[in-house]
Amino acid sequence: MTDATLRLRDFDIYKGYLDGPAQTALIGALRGVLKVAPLFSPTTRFGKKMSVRMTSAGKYGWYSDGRGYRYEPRHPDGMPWPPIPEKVLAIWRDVTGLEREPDCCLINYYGEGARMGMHQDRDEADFTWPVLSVSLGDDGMFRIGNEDRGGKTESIWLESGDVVVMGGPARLLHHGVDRIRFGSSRLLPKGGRINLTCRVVD
Ligand SMILES: O=C(O)CCC(=O)C(=O)O
Ligand SMILES: [Mn+2]
Repeated sequence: MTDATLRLRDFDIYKGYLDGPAQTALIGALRGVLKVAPLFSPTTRFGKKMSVRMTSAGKYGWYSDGRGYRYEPRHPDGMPWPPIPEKVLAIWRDVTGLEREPDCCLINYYGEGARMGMHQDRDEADFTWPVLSVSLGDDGMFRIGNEDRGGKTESIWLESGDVVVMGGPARLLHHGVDRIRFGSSRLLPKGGRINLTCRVVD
């Protein structure tokens, strides 16, 4: 296990957890997932198309449409989600130290102009399990708030290779991504930011 490099509002942040070669290898593993489970654009429960495109790996994938936010055992095209790549599970084990493996690895892709509004991750059954996030590609401005909506917030630029653990007192804090610095990284040939979040769902 490694120690967090900084703590922001109880979020543990591991700056530069993955070096360049490890980031490239992880992207290679994710390509296999994207091939069988292509990115799609979910709509919010208010019927608005999200600017972030998504897909998942694992037993469940996170899904959203007019019926609300939930986990589904299948991709919207009908096939089961592919398994979570071993390289992702290795990060989960090393950083969280948990035996229990995540049920879902949500893959978010932020193209130019994409953002994610402030929200809580609360579609899982048990909030004692942490959520682990891995950032790849372009820098993203990550904002952390409070358990209740609104109030003061703090922000940090997440860069390629950074890992964040939202657990314990931070598990239900609001968070979001205000914007990305499109083209700031050369990891993805067409630019953009990928964020992985591993979740225990059941
Ligand atoms: O992109 C990020 O850094 C955060 C993603 C997130 O909060 C989510 O998928 O629930
Ligand atoms: Mn979230």
